[in-house]
Amino acid sequence: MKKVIFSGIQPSGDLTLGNYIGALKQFGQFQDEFDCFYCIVDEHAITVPQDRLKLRNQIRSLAALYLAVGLDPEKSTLFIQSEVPAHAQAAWMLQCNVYIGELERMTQFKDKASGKAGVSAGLLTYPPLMAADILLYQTNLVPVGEDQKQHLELTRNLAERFNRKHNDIFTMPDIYIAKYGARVMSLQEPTKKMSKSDSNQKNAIYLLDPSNTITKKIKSAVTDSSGIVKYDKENKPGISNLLAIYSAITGEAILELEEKYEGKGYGAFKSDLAEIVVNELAPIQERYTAYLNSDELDKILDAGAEKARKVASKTLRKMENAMGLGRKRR
Ligand code: ATP
Ligand code: LTN
Repeated sequence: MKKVIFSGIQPSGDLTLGNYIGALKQFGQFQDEFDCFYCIVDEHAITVPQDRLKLRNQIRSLAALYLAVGLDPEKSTLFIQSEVPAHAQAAWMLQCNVYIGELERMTQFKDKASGKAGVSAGLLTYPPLMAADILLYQTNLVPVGEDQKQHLELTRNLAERFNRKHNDIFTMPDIYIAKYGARVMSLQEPTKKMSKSDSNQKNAIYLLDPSNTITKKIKSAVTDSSGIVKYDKENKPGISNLLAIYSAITGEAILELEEKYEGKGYGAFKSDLAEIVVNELAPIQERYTAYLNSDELDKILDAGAEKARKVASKTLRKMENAMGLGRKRR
């Protein structure tokens, strides 16, 4: 039997180059070898306030992007989290097996809650919902960016605890982190993560940005005054981030790139990088528009939800039996 891959992206805004390099770009590579489930995690998105109509559009847009980057619905299961109720049901059982202290320690929670007046309980209980996503499918491997490492560790702890306490029903998932570009940084503040919910649009390249905007953003990305194209994350975070993006897209090693641009200065490097990013994204943007305006998209999502419901309900039943909920069912 094929091993299982599960990953999810929140429809919480326009996707960035960080989402693409850290997550989406990897997804297509697994399709032949693994049984892949790729989810639009809309229930995670509502842990912070969302505009109803905007959220609906973002869900559809993310589905079209999944397809545009090359996910093949014949090979991978694409679906929307809220259309498979088992996720929320399993998350509740997992919440009853996690300690508040464990959730309060999550750095994503601390970052997103800091300075906010009304923090929802859902923002705190976000990780057991993510664990439910993963564990329901008996997942072996979870491709994500580095920022999700802590959530994955908690998922593993929860799985182990549940297996020990109730019944041995969950497969232990491993994390898969891309070698380069696992943490793409902001263009203007290169010591913080490029994030789709950042309010400053100049910090991120969006997958649907027009070519001239992409070029402008790369050319005005913050670097340093030395003009030496060299990877040094501590002292030269700006150019190091651009080098990592270049390398993640072309597959060229950073050392090779340093040699290639020796003595050439930042201008030439940035021009080439802009061209590389534009050429990578142009065909994706074209396919995206075609999918977004097609009926096919809904058919694919319907079929995906049906398949996901079938698989997830098996694990859900096992969880209910293990915890003694309802009446015994097979
Ligand atoms: P938000 O800003 O709304 O929290 P996000 O941009 O962090 O969103 P998510 O939906 O949380 O995006 O993440 C989707 C996937 O993209 C995850 O696998 C995550 O690890 C990855 N990812 C997000 N940002 C980056 C980044 N800057 N570099 C590499 N991978 C990233
Ligand atoms: N928490 C993740 C999104 C996410 C996810 C998942 C990733 C929700 N459920 C399951 C992998 C597997 C994030 O914020 N990037």
